[in-house]
Amino acid sequence: MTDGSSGAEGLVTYELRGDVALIGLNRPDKRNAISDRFVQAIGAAVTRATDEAKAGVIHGHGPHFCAGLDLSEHSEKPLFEAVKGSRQWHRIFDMIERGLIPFVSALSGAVVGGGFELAASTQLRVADTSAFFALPEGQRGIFVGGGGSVRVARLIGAPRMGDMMLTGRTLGAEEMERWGGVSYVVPEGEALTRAVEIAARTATNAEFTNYAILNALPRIADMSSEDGLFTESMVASLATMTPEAKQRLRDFLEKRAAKVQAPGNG
Ligand code: 1HE
Repeated sequence: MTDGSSGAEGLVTYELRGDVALIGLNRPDKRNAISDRFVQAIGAAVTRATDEAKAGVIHGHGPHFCAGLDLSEHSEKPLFEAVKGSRQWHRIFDMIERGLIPFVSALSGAVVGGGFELAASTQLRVADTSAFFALPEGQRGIFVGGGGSVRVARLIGAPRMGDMMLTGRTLGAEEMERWGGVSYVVPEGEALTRAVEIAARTATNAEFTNYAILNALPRIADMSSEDGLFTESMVASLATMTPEAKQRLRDFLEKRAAKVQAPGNG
């Protein structure tokens, strides 16, 4: 099902392809720069995807994924409005990072500022070779406000994030993969197709396990080792008790389930 204008003023496209919801940033004339209405439209699409799909893909229409915060809107904001705006990004990106279904981002062209923050809230990032990454907040006189100081710092490390913000340097897809900010690099033009394939694969997992991956892993990463190990035991035991796990374990033992494949075979 395709719905070309589910977001405010068609800012976001929405398509359900099997179990995967495709959410398209649709403001290519402004390089998909994110205004307040735009981030709300992303939130509405994420909510819909969570209701209807087992996995989601976030991609950009046009050659660029996203040029970050809409700077024209930001320059006029009073202090408290800016705080509320940032907190709105946090709420919506948190629905992506720690929601009910996994999200994969398909990255090409600019993945800049808030665009990188959005990508960092997805569980997996598929970048084609046209993708480039930058955090030009230093040059703009602002700061990351879409969760980047937590999520981008976790992915690539705070020192590297500080380097990007201080120097304004731009990294290509392969360099960003080496830094840990990208999960897969694919040839130019193939990011969306590959992201949908990967999302469809995650959609075949047990739903509770996906939920635990999204919600337990980042929390455990914030805990002490002792608390993390205890929490892991609780989550692991809960997962094993779900009817889905019991069925899947029986399927394996009775030779009905697929085996793990060596690299290159699956
Ligand atoms: C924008 C924005 C934007 C483009 N806000 N309008 N982000 C940045 O600092 C990135 C700023 N953008 C760029 O550096 C370039 O636009 C790109 C490298 C992304 C693309 O370049 P190009 O040559 O393809 O496009 P363009 O001609 O620069 O832009 C086309 C139009 O989009 C133009 O408007 P027009 O009316 O002249 O056609 C641009 O002004 C407009 N545009 N990017 C508003 N970002 C939650 S805190 C997050 C903090 C941040 O995100 S900081 C990073 C902000």
